[in-house]
Amino acid sequence: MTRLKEEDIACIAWQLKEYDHELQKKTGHSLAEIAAHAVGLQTKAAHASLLGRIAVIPVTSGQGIISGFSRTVAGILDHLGVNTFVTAASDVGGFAEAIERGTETIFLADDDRFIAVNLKLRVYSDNSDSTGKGYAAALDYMTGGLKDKSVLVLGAGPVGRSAALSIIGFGGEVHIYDKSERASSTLSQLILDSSGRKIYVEHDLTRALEEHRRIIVACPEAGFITNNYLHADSYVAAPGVPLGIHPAALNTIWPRLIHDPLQLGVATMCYDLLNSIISEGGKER
Ligand code: PYL
Repeated sequence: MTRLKEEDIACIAWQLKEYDHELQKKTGHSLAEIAAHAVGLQTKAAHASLLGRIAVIPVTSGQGIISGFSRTVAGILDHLGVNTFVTAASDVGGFAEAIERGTETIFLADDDRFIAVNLKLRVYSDNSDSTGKGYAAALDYMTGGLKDKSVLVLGAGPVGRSAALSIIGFGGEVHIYDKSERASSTLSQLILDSSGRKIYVEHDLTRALEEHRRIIVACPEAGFITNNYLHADSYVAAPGVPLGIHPAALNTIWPRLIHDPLQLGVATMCYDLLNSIISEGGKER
């Protein structure tokens, strides 16, 4: 997983209204509606405030704190209507502070994993899994529906795997390309074993880019998708950081490109936990 840099996230928290407006223009839906769609929830039934108060805990392990990371995560959750704070202390002290302040849900990330934990239900949501779901849902909305449509997924890592499973859930046909053939075939076998659904392994990136108009870019390669692979009917959902679209091609694809370093993944983590709470609430009857 690429480690974000301070400059990747510096402007997010104060541009969320504009970002949400941009999502509405591109997909016809808000950040909350896309996140709810990603986990199969109707936004009317599920308001993020059901999560109660949320704490974001800075974590100093590994390469340490990314300046602005916790504040940005909190800003995204606030934008969704959740009462959120960043703990004054990091690590264990932050965890104790979260408990002392009665929070039920905690967001925290080290260099390997970013999770959101609901302490009451003892469930958690993983950022890579949620990011894949969120981007598949955004592509489903942006293209008017992926049912019976083929989608090229670039990258067979945790985000690409989650996106592939979601695309299948939306009725789409998945074509996977990874620079490691082994990674592609392993994912193909995993999906066949878990869902009985076949996905198609692409062996030639150039040919795959030429043939596909709906693309999920879930790999951390900068600028390899140039204008000659993008057409008036191309749609790209790109969770990968850095962005795989070549800078010279950005103007062309911009109205049909979804890309952010944190927003969709964090929003989908929030709705993923909400989904657990609502399902649990149903069981309590
Ligand atoms: C969660 C992001 C999405 C893409 N890459 C992931 C990343 O940068 N992970 C590292 C997050 C480190 C956070 C640091 C802090 O500020 O608490 N431990």
